[in-house]
Amino acid sequence: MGLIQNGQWVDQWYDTKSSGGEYRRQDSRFRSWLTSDGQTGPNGETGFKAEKGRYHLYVSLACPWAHRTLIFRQLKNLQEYIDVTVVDAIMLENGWQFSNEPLYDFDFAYQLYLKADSQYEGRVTVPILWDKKTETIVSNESSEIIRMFNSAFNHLTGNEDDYYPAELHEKIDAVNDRVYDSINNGVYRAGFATTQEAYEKAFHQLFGALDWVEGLLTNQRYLTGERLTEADWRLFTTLIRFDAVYFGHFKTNKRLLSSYPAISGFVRELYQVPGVAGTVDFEHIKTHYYASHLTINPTGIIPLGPEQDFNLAHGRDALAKY
Ligand SMILES: N[C@@H](CCC(=O)N[C@@H](CS)C(=O)NCC(=O)O)C(=O)O
Repeated sequence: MGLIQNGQWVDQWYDTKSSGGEYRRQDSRFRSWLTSDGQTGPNGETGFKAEKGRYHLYVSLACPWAHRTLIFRQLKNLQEYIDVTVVDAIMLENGWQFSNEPLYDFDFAYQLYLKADSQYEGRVTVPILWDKKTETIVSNESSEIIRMFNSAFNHLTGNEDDYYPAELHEKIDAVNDRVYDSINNGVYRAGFATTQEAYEKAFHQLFGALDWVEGLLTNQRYLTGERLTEADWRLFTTLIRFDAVYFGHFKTNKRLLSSYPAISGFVRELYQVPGVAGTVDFEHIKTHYYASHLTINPTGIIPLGPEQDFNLAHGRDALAKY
């Protein structure tokens, strides 16, 4: 675990001293955009043209942010358009590591960052969307990669499914904001806190937000109403890891998610969407967190439980009638 400083990899755990024990996630630096014809993206950044075989996606199966991009690759039938490399489960002093890096035979993800920008400073994160043609990182921001996948290749794949429909932008953005801060990043803010106060703040915010989600999903099928959107997928990747990892490893243990009826049904329903179960690898997930974060779990022992079955009937069809 570490970061790039002055062109060199430096092994370093997160610095929480300057923020009162609070973990602060660094903003992603590569923010270009894939578009159908290469025009500038909605954030005003350089556009890259959607082409078959041109882009390569690096993910960790453990990482909830990378997981979103893998799910969108499935949902949008991009498997033949974008190849994927999965980093090793365990991430130690050299950061994300490869057993088999196909493009350059690199051993570590930081080498990709330095190849893209020799002046890059900061943490080396997944997902990484790589352009083979110009040999650079298009984006390392999952929330934007899923928006690109949602539409940039439609003309090639014929898949017009839209997880960010115009009429729901405002609703989706509002839900995303709360879910990101309190839940997606909230579990990390609890787990990586280095003061009791910072941990408790994240813990209360997280369980407040889970109660809010449980309320929403009791009365409607999805977070923004009756339509499955990116807001649901963004939440899903955190929820699916919750009982297996965050509850114990990140000490988010007020309640198991399996004790929330509506959330449980929701997670099982999304898990059962065709193509999704294949993106969920609990062995990888548990191995990564428990055996890589040795500051939190110094023995590196990986718990054997819990027993879970996301293939159980989810009971959401009954709700759909209302
Ligand atoms: N904002 C980024 C966050 C990605 C991220 O933080 N990924 C984690 C893994 S779950 C990572 O690579 N961490 C390495 C580090 O922080 O050094 C996104 O959503 O894509």
